[in-house]
Amino acid sequence: MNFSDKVKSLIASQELFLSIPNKAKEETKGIYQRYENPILTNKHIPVLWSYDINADSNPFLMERIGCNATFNSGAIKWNGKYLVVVRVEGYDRKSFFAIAQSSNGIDNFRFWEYPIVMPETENPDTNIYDMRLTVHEDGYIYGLFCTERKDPEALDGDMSSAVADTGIARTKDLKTWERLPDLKSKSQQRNVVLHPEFIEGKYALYTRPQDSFIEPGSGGGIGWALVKNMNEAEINDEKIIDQRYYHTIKELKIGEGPHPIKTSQGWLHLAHGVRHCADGLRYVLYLYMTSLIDPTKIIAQPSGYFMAPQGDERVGDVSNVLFSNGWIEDPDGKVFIYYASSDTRMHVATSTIDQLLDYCRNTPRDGMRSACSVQNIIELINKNKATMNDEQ
Ligand code: M1P
Repeated sequence: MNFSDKVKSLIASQELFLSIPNKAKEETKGIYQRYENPILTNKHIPVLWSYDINADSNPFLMERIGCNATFNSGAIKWNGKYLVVVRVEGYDRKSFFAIAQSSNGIDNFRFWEYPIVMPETENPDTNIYDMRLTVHEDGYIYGLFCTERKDPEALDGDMSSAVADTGIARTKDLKTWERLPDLKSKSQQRNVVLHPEFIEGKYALYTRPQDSFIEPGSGGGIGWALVKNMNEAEINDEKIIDQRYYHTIKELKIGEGPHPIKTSQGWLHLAHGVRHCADGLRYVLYLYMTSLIDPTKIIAQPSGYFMAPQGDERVGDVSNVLFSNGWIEDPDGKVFIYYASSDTRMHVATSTIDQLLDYCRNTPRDGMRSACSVQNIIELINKNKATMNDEQ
């Protein structure tokens, strides 16, 4: 095959791969629908981002710039298309943002021509990742993300200690981004999310204070803070609205996912919970609801996880992790939950607002003891026996 045919074949075989339809998986839980294929992997990265297709400068048609993973994506419906703002991680371990779009939200995702050029502040980011998108009622689309830099207080030879802050950018077209100053906070802040409405005339943030980069220390719950404006956002008063608890799926740390969806019954939240196990950390997804009148008040808190890694999802660069920072609600109540598995690839699961509210309202709360879990099952068995008797 000559060089030009090799290039054509590379592009054609990727095109074939990108066009594979995604089929619904068989599910019995009745809560959501998973799909067979990941929606985005490193194989979805455009050929033009990785290969120099000039025969003189790349006679062996070698990959020049590799992408390792595509994960933790923000999501938004834009001009009738389902868009995800993907965390793309290169072979060089640096993450950046790139938008991929699909017409149906479940397959045929294609990256836009260029990755996002995110302006830096006067203190350049070493690594940026995990954007949460919010269409705010002030008219802007905000992207809040983690900006990571080496800990200036790291001892000589310590090449891992880092500081996680929250970067803030806004846009009106998803192409040109205006970078605002990073969020000021006394703690490290990753997983910060902007609420879509003004509260008491202020911007409201879901926060996640931590004493250090990995370990939460005295923090690690989902907090709530109001800030006067996003140009100089600073957390002064922070109230923890969702706690960590001993021996639960959220014992070590938790983090808000995408911004909550407003429903007639309350704000519907998707978050991740982390616990220790012999194998390291296990990340699962959970749901909760807060009041429309007081968004800091939890009104529904189903026990345990909503989704956990299963099958191939369990293995990747950081195994045993499900993470979500993007979902899209369609006008008919269908919800597209975009989630990443094991810091490697992106998936979608679909559900409806009605199903998710039913799940939140009718899954028993965590009684915090084995005896309470047994009691919940006994109550269900007895209810089912009564139903069966009534039907006879
Ligand atoms: O590796 C799992 C996740 O770890 C971090 O999440 P958290 O701050 O809640 O521990 C983030 O780095 C996230 O990107 C990653 O998926």
